[in-house]
Amino acid sequence: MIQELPAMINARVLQKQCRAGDRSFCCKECLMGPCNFSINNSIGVCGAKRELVVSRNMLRMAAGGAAAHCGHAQELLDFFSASVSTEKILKLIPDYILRIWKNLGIEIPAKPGEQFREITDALHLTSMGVSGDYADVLKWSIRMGIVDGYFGLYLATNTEDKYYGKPKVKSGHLNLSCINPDKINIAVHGHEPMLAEAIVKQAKNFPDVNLIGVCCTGASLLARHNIPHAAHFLLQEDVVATGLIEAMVVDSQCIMPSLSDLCECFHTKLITTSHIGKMQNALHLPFNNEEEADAAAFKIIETAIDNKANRKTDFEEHFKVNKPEEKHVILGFSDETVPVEKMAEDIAQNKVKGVIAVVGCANPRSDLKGWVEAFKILSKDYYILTTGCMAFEFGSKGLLDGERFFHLGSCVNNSRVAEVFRKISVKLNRQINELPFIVSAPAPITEKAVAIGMFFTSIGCSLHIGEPARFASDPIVANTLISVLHDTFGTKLYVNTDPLEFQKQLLIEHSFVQL
Ligand code: BF8
Repeated sequence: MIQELPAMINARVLQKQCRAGDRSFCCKECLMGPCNFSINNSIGVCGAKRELVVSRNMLRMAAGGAAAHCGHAQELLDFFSASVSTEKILKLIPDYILRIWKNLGIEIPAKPGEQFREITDALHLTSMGVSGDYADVLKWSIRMGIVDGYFGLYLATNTEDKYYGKPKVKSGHLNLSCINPDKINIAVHGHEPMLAEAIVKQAKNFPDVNLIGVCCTGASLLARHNIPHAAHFLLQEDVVATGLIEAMVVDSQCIMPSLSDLCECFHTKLITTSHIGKMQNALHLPFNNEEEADAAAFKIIETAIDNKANRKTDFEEHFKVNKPEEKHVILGFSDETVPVEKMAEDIAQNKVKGVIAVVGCANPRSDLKGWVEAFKILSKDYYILTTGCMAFEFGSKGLLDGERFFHLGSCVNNSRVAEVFRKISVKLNRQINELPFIVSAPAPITEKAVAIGMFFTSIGCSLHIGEPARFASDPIVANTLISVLHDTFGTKLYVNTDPLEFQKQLLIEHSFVQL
C-alpha cells in the first residue's frame, strides 16, 4: 500500500472542481437533470430559474450543517439518557430578535424534537417541485440558522458543560510537536466528547500513553484537560503521516475518508466509534453509555499499546530531527471569562471599533496566510474571538494571547461567542444588531460553517464570507441577502476573498460607534 501513496496524492492534486458546481449553478434535485445554470437566464428542465437553484443549494447546505450540530447535541443527550429542555436556552433570545423573526414570519420550534422536523421541512421544500419562491427559500436559510444555533450549538455546548465542566483559562500546547516518539501516541479526532472524555479518564492509568487531539475534539480536549491539540482539519493526515500514531480514534464530522487508506500505509490502527461514522479498514468500537464508553476506551488503549511493536523506528528518528517548534497558546475562554465588561467599555469609549468573531474552517483553497495577517492587523482596532480550525490557525502563528485574540473552543462552542455578544449588548443597553459585531468565516469548508453563518445573521451580526461562490454567484440572490440584512437587521453582508481588501474595507467603512 505504501507504494500507492504517491499515486493517491497525485490523483487528489489533479482533482478539479466542477465550474458549474463551484458557483452553485448546478441542480441535481431530479433525474431529468443535472441542469447547468452557468449561462445567464438559464432555465432548468422543470422551469426552475437560477436564483431558485442557488437559494435551494444554500438552504440544503444550512440544513446539512444544522443536522450535524443538532445530531451532536442529540447524541450527547442519548448518551446521558437526559431529557431535552431548551426552555432556559430559548429564554436567552432577546425580545427584539424574537420580534424581528416574527416580522419575517419565522417561529422558533416550540416542542422537544421539533428542530428535526424543521430540518426535514427544509429538505422537503427544496426537493424538486415544492417551493418555487427563491426569497422564501432564503428566509428558510435564516430559519435553519436559528435551529442550528439554539438546538445545535447552544444545546450541545450547554450539555457538554453540564456533564464535563466549563473550560478554564490556561496555557496550552498546540501543533504536531506534541506527538511523542518515545511514547504510545493515540490521536482522538472528531467532534463529540463522550469517547474522548472516557479515554482521558482511562489513560491516567497508562503513563506511557500520549494522548493528542485533532479537529474540534482536539479543541475541546485542550480547553478542558490541557491535552495538546495536534492538528486542525487540514493537518489530520499529517498526524498519521508522522508514522508515530498507534491509534487514530474517530467519531463523526470532518474526518477525511482518506484516513482509511492512509492508515493502511503506516502501522496506525484506525478505530471508529460512531454508529453513523463507519470507515473502511477500521476497527469499530461503538458505545451507548458511560460504562460502554469506558470499556471501549480501555480496549483502544490496549490496542494502541499492542500496536507500538509495529512502528518503524526510522519514523522516530525522522520526527526528532524535523520536529516542529512547540507553540503555546492561551485558551479555554468562555462567555464567563472573556473580559466582557472591558470590551463593552472599550467600545463605548471608542478605544476599539468592535468585535470580530473569526469562526469556522481553514479551507486550503483560501489565502490562509493572508487571512491570519489581515486579522492580526485588524486586532489593533477590534477584539478577535475565535473558534474551530481558524482558532488553531491563529494559535499556530502565535496569536492566541488572551488579550486581543480569545480562543473560545470548538465549532459548537460558537454559542459562547453569541453569549459574549449578548452580554456586551446588555452592558451597553443596546441591541446586538446596533453594535459593531462582525462574524467572519474567511475560509469555510463544511455545511456547518454555512449554518453557523446563518445563525449569527439571525441574531443581528454582520457577516463576512470568504467564499463568494455559493452566496454571491447569482446577483439576485446576493442582492436579496444584502437587503434582508440591511433592511431587517440593519447589518451588513461582506463577500470578499481578498484578505487585504477586506481589511481595508473594514477599516474604512467602520468608524467608532456613537453610543
Ligand atoms: O466543526 S472548523 S473543518 S473541524 S467544520 Fe470541521 Fe470546519 Fe474545522 Fe470542527 Ni468546524
